[in-house]
Amino acid sequence: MMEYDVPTQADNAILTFDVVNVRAAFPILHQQVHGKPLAYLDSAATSQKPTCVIEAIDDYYRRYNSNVHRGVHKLAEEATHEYEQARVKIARFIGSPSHTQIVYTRGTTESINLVASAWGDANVGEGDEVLVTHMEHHSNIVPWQMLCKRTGATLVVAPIDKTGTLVMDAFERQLTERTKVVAVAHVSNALGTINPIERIIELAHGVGAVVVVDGAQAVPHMQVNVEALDADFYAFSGHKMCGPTGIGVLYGKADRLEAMGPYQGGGDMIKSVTFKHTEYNDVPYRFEAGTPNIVGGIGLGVAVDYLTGVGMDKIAAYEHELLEYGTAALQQIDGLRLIGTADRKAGVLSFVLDGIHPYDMAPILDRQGVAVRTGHHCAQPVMDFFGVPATARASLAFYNTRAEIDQLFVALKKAKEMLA
Ligand code: 7TS
Repeated sequence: MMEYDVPTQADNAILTFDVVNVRAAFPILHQQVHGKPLAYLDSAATSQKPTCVIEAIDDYYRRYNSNVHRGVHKLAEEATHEYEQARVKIARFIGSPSHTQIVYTRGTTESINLVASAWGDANVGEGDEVLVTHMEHHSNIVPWQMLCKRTGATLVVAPIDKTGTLVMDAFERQLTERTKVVAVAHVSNALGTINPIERIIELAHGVGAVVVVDGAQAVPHMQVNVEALDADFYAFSGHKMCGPTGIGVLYGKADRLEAMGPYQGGGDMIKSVTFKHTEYNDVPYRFEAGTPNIVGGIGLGVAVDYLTGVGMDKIAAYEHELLEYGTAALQQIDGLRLIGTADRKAGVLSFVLDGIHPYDMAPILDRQGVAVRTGHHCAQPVMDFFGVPATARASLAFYNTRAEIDQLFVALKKAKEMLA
């Protein structure tokens, strides 16, 4: 293993974390790509899935595939039970006081759109402001822009500095009695910045604003407690936390959800329907029109059990040390510029190399078995701020190793030789 200037006393989590055992649970990691061992460093895009999740999906389709909340037969009862039990597990995992505050969605994107529509349309009007930050993913910008367009409200953007840190003084000044919503990422996908979300929520509540937290990159990497944070709404995706694609969550405070009208109309979200009048269902079903992603919910419940078993605090500590190791490694490459150097960061290493376009770099890394993402990471305002068209991004998970970071390091040297 290569050695970089990593403080040895910081290696405790790496030494005590049984990554070999963890990796054994992920069949996809044990393969070669272009004749090289796969180094999957793209978990911010989507995480890999452990065998228990894969088997739960298989088991559902083989043994008890059935629709939920309607059939009174054995299979339907088991499907409903497992799907609803998963909701209970997810509630516990994020510290939600009740499972009724867990709305199943397709993912973070749909969760945010749900709030922007169902809550936003009823509560935001002309002269109001929606405050986002400069580091948001497009899915925490565009739904608010669309809401502003519908209602005549104004989108206000809180600035970041050169390290990719939110400028808190400016944010505080931008908060006024006009601010109806503050929509902010807990962790930035393009920069890795961990925002001071508790303080942000406290300040926003000080002016009576509702806070919508995009937790897509936080829930997979740290222990999150939505009640302790006092978030009004908190959105995240199953596929980034070892669960299946097409399932996600919107957590909401009970009174906020109760006061909200439906998002989409259809089956399951009603109590009774006549051509004159429809009585809507209770929370959370009011927001879950149509046959849901049943196996997705069940799979996410299993993923949550798995993550709990590994331990979110252990995951956070291990990933932090991997990040420090990776940062030290990349800083030793001449002409490499890290994009996103905030003091508090999650496992994201975004970078550009002098004179080399990320799109030219990616295929060379791929030939070395290294999977990273290149592009704007659905955060074009971040790219504009740093004056780059795109970055390469290595994003870490608890199943990654220092050897994989070494592999990235060697592949980058090779890319430099070939392209510079
Ligand atoms: N918010 C953040 C912070 C994200 O990182 C993503 C996805 C989303 C929202 C949207 O999540 P979805 O599951 O609804 O698509 N981020 C990324 C990424 O960084 N690379 O690919 C997808």
